Amino acid sequence: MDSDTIAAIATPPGAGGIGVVKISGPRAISIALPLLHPPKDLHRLQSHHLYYGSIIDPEAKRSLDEVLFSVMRAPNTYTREDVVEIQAHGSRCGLGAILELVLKRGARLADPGEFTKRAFLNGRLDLSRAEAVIDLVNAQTAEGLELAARQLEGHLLESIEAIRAPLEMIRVEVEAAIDFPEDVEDIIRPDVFADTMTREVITPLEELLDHYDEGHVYREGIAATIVGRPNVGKSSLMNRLLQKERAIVTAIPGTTRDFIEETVNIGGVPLRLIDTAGLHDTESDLEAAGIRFTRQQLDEADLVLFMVDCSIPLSGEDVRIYDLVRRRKAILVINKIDLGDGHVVRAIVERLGGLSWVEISALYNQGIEKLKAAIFGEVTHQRGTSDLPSVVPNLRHKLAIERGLTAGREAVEGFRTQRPPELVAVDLKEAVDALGEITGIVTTEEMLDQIFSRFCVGK
Ligand SMILES: Nc1nc2c(ncn2[C@@H]2O[C@H](COP(=O)(O)OP(=O)(O)OP(=O)(O)O)[C@@H](O)[C@H]2O)c(=O)[nH]1
Ligand SMILES: [Mg+2]
Repeated sequence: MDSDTIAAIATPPGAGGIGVVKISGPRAISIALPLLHPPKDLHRLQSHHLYYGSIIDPEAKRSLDEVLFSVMRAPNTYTREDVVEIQAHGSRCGLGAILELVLKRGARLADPGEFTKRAFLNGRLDLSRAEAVIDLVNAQTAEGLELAARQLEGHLLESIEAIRAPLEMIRVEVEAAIDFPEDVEDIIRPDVFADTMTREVITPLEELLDHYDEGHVYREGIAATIVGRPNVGKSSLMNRLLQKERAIVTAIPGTTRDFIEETVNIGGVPLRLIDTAGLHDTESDLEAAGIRFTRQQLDEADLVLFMVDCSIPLSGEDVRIYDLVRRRKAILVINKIDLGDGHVVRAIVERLGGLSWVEISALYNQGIEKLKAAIFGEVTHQRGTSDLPSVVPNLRHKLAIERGLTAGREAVEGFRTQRPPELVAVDLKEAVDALGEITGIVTTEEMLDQIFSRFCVGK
C-alpha cells in the first residue's frame, strides 16, 4: 500500500472564485499545519470542520493568501487516509504557490486519478464505482450524469455480485469434486448446475450486454462526421446544430480547410460533430491536406452525415463519396431543399439508394428537428431515455462480460455433456475471474494504470 503523501490542485485550470489544494496521506496534516496561520494545535483541530486562516510561506515569512481549510482524519475520507483541503482564491498562480510549499515540505505531486486509486486500493470503492467517478466528472449530458450516479451508488457492483455469487458456489463444488473423486456423483448434479448457471449467470450476463448496447452512447457519446463535396452546406449545418456561428460559411467552394469539432446534445446523447473540408479532386496542396484529414475523420466516425445539394445535379464527386460511405452507418442529408423540387430529391434518393435520408434547408432552418430525430434513432435504435437501463456497463466491463459469458456457456456445455470436472473447473474459474475484473477483485497493475490514467489530476 502507498504510504507517501500526495498533493494536487483539485480544481480545473483557469481562474475561479475559489480553488482547492488537496493533500492525502499519513503526513497530510503534519505537512499542512505549519503553513497555516494563526498556528493551530494539531490535537485540538476537529476533523471535518472548516477553519479560517492564512497560508504563510515560512521562508519568506509572508502571507500568500487568506484560506479556509479542513482536516479530515482517516478513515472517514475519500481516500481513507488523512486528508487536508485548502480553499484559496482560485488563481492558477496562487494555487501553484501553495502547492509548491506543500511539495517542499515532503508531499509528492499526485498522478492523474491517484486520489481515487487510493480510495479503491483502500477498499472505499470497488473498481466499477471508481470508474463512475470519472464518468461523473466527465458527464456531458443529464442522462450521462444519471448513469454515472447510479453506477456510483453501486448498481453495477450489485448486479455483478449477484451473478458472481452463484457462479462461485458452483465453482467451489466442482473443485470439491476434483478433490474427492470418489464422491463426484454426489457433489455434481450436472443438470441442476447447468440450469442454475443458465438462469443465474448466462441470462443476466446477456441482459447486461443488451444494456450496454442500449445505454453506452448516453455516457460515451458518438462521433458524427459531416462529409460532402464543397459548398453543399456542411458548415451551415454544423452552425445550425450548434445554434451558433462556429464555422465560416461562404458561397465559395473550398471554404473549410481544416476540420472543426464541437459537441452537441442530441436527446441526451453527446454528439461530437465534425465539420470537414469538402471532398473533391484538387490541385491545391492546402485543400488536399484538408481532404486527407477528412478521410481520416471518416474512418474514425461512428456516424456519417453525407450531405448533397439538391439545387444542382448530382456529380461524379457525390457518387464517389457515396461509394466511400454507403456501407457505413450513415444518413443522407439532402440540403438546400428551398431550391430543389420533389423530382430532384427522388432522383437523388434513387441514385444514392440504401441510406436513410432527410431533406433539410440549413439556411432556412427546415427539417433540422427531423434530422436530429434521425440521428437519435440511428445511434440509440429509437430507445428513448425514459427506458434507459439502470445499469449500463462501459466498454471495459462489456469485454469482461463477454469473456465471462463465453466461459460460462462452455461450463454449461461441460455439465450437459458430462465433461470431467477438471475441465469444467477451468471454464468456471475463467468466468469468475472475468467478472472479478469488473469490480476489481481481480486486477493487474496495467489494468489499474489504464483506468486511472483517464482521470484528471486532483481527483
Ligand atoms: N439556398 C440555400 N443555400 C444554402 C443552404 N445551406 C447552405 N447554403 C449556402 O451554400 C453556401 C455554402 O455553404 P457552406 O456551409 O459554406 O458549405 P460547405 O459544404 O461547408 O462548403 P465548403 O466548406 O466549401 O466545403 C453558402 O453560401 C450558404 O449560405 C440552404 O439550405 N439553402
Ligand atoms: Mg465548410
